[in-house]
Amino acid sequence: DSTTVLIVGAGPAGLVLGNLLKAAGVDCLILERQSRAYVERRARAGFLAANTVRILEENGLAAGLLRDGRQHDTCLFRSEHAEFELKYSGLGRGEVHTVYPQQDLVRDLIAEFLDRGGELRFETAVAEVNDIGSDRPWIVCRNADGELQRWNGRYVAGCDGRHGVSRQAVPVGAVRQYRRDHGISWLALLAEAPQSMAAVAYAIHDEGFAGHMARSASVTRYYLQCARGEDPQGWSDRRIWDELQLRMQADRYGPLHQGPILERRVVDMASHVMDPIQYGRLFLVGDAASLISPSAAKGANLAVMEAEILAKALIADLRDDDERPLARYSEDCLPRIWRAQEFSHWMINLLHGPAGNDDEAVFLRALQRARLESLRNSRRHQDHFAENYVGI
Ligand code: FAS
Repeated sequence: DSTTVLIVGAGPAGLVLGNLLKAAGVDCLILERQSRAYVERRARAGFLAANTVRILEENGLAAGLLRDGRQHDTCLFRSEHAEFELKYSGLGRGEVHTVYPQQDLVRDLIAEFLDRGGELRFETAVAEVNDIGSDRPWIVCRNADGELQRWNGRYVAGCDGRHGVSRQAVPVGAVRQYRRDHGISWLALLAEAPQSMAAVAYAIHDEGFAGHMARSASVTRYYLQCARGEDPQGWSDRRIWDELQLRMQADRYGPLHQGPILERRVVDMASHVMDPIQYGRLFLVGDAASLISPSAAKGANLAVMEAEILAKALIADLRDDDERPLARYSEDCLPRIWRAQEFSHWMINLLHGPAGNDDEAVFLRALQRARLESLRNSRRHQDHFAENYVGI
């Protein structure tokens, strides 16, 4: 069997790419390891940048988010010393976030792709990606019945996330791998409770960071910095709410709306960038190309940005016989990936101070406070923050 573009993975990257190619009449096939029910339930991101909303709107993919998404333009910082909020609609480029759970966006993108006549095979795991250095790459996948199938294509888009297989097809040494383990872990929580405040809240506390982000009217996402290797099941609902109330200083600023904890998982803060994010006929998109910590809500937004750039480049090549945009794909994406990584790194060092009382930890926590004070007092710093926090 063959098609023009083989897309590995039905996350935001693979689905936006597939929808844009389908709309341009380019033959493509999406292969997704999980079931449809699983991917439509998997809760992850929720803050869509203005550029993401633009791309989805321009391509007829924004009906759900325009109907149910909610504008968000305020973030609030709390430390032992101060509380202040930034209304970023009046800062930087005046852009705001749209809050729309990633699983709802994935559900919309799947429905739209199938409506457009797209071919999407669930429970079909790609096992191999081959001959990406030739002009006839091919993949081997295993379908739900365990049968092996071979698919030929002209291009392969690796949209298979942080644990995918496609990037393993790149010969060792052919690309530079930049990695950083930030040494920070978050207990990522979903609570069946309405949001406790109107803003995204970042609480900086000697016991560790705590975060509060809306996801929907009845579900709120919280983060608690925890030790590396922590077992999420070791955190009872009671212990979670007690720790959140402590770090969010509920005694000073008011109680949190509590409810059952629906999901608890540990997310280690790691960054990973490949350079280039293409090799021969293989193009990497989203988490498969670069992994970023959720501290600045960038991962899903980078995936959509790269999917648009790659779709336009593939269409230029296949329809207009212009290979230049494809050759430039990495060059067009990497500067924006690195800018997002730099901002995310800055956020990690704003929100987390090292534990302990040795000179280094005390010094770094003093830097952290200075960062916070600069953000609180300098309008120019706030403009720079807003531009990077919402922008891509
Ligand atoms: P995805 O991982 O979403 O999709 C990859 C797809 O490929 C998956 O469906 C997978 O099943 C499939 N796949 C993998 N291997 C395959 C194979 N061999 N064959 C076929 N299919 C295969 N980002 C934000 O912007 N903001 C946030 O607030 C945020 N919070 C997060 C919280 C958590 C707990 C986690 C885990 C991530 C969070 N992220 C956040 C990051 C996340 O949203 C990713 O950046 C985003 O899903 C990236 O999209 P994709 O690149 O499409 O990868």
